[in-house]
Amino acid sequence: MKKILLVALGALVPTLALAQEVMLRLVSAFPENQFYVKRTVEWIEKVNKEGKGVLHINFIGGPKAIPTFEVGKAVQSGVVDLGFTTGAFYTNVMPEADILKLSETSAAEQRKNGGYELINKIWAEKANMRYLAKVVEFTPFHLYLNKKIDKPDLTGLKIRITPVYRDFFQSMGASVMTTAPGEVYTALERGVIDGYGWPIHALFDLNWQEKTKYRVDPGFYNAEVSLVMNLDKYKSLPPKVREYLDRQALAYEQQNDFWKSYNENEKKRQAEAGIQVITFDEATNRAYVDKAKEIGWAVAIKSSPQYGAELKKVLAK
Ligand code: 173
Repeated sequence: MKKILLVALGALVPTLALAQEVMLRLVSAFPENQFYVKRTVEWIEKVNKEGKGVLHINFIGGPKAIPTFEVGKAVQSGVVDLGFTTGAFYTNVMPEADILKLSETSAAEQRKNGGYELINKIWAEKANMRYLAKVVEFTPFHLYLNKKIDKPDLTGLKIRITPVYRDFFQSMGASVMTTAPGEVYTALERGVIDGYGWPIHALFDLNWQEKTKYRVDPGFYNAEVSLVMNLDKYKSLPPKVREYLDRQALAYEQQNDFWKSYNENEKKRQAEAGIQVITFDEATNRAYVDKAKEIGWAVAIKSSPQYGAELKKVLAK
C-alpha cells in the first residue's frame, strides 16, 4: 500500500510542477528566416531553460501562422499571448503604434524619463497590450532604389512601404504600395516596385541584396521592434512569473548596443554586395532628414491629438 502510494506520488509531483509552469504563445510578425527572429528564438530558449517550472514560451512561428499586419490584433484580442513586431505593423490597432519610430531617446532613457510608463499607459488603454521591451533600436531606416536619382524626388517611382515611410516618401512624389517584408523579394523580382523602405540591416536575411542597386543616405528615424503582450494575460500572471518575464525582457532590451556594431557591419556587407550609395550635398541631406522628422511628428500629432504631443516630450531630443 505504502509502495503504491509512493509510486502514485512520484507520478504526481512532476505533473504538479508542470501545472504551475505558465505557458505563453508567441508569434513573430517578421519572417522566421530573419535574423531578428532567430535572435528572439535564442532568447526564448534561454527564458525557457532558466525558467523551468516558472515560464515556458512557445514559439508558434512567423507570418505563416499569423499574417504580419494581423499580429497586433491577435495580441490585442488574446488569440496569442505575445507578439514580436513593430509599431508600423499594428496601426490597425491604434495610430500611436507607429510613433515609436520617431524615438531619439533610447529605450534605456525612456525607462528613466517616464517614456516607458507613458507607452504602457497608451498601449494598455488603446491596444490592450503590455509593452514588455524594445529589442531593436539604434537602427536607421533607408530608402533603397533600383533607379538612380540625383535629388530627393521620387516622382514616377513606385516604392514599397509600411506606415513608417508613407508620408515621407509621398512628400517626395512617390507612389507607394504597402507590403509585408515577406512579399518584397517577389515584388522586386517582378519589377512591380522601383524601391523600398527598410532598415540599414537585414537585407541579406531575405536576399534582397540580389535585387537592390542603390541605398540612399542618410538614413532617418529609428527602427523599433519589440515584444508586446496581451494585457489581460499579463495581469493574470502570478507575480513570480510576471517578475521573471519582465526581468528577462529587460535583459534582452539591455543588449541593444549590439545593433550599433551589427549595423556598421551590415553597411560593409552591402558595399561588398555591390549596393551603391546615393547621397546629396550636405544641405540637401540635412533637409531630407529634417523633413522626415517634421512630417513624422506632424502626422503623429494629427493622428493622435490625445497622445502625439505627450509622446514627443519623451521620445524627441
Ligand atoms: O519596412 C518595414 O517592414 C518596417 O516597417 C520595419 C520596421 C522595423 C523594423 C524592420 C522593418
